[in-house]
Amino acid sequence: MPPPDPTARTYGRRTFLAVVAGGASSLVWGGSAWRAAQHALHPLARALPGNLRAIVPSEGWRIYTVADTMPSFDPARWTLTIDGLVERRQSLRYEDLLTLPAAEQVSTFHCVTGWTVTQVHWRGIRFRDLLAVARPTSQARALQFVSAERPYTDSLELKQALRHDALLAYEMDGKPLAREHGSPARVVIPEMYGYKNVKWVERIELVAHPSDGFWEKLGYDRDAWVGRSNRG
Ligand SMILES: Nc1nc2c(c(=O)[nH]1)N[C@H]1C(S)=C(S)[C@@H](COP(=O)(O)O)O[C@H]1N2
Ligand SMILES: [Mo]
Repeated sequence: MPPPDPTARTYGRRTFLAVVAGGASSLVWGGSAWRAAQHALHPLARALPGNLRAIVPSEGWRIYTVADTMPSFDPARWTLTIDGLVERRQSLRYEDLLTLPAAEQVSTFHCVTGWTVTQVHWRGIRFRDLLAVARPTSQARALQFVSAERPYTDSLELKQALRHDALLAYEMDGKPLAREHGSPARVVIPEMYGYKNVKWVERIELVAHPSDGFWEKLGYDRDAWVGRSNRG
């Protein structure tokens, strides 16, 4: 039987709290057995010989949402707002994003519940380049991400966002980000668990102090280092 998944929409808040209250259930299920079960369920994984599995790019993803419907992306109307403690508030259109210096990377994605996707190819904008236009003031210490999917939010300290492998991604595996993965843009910070990787980002507010995001209000750590947080 599959274990209850604290980040799955269908289980809802009450089950999540029960899981947190009941101890480190996600750790019990967070090992390789759980990962193996996930991968075995994936239709492509079943069809491929073992040594090819690692290069199937979207193997193992589980799509998470907190609202009943996913935001839909209209390139003509979409904007990304960068505001708060900045010298120049920005309202960037999708086409503006594509003109900013692009960065690419291949990295592994970890959900705190134990599933992992290896070799994800991302393209997007490093936060250094994104923030260069807005110019954070000297008081700015953190980025508060607001998702178009209410009420999902999360934050990164400025120094975390400026890490070499964090970015605002608009392409995954060579294609524009799919709707279910957060189109048109999501946070990617591979060294932190998936819940910091906010999908459908529509606003980045520069603040002096980060506040708890969606899962942090429910008990997960704000500093979500893979392997070094959430009792892991
Ligand atoms: N807006 C939004 N972003 C989100 C989530 C969510 O429910 N809503 N779930 C988070 C969690 S817990 C994980 S593991 C990843 C999953 O990414 P995926 O849905 O692209 O697989 O998205 C993160 N970002
Ligand atoms: Mo997650």
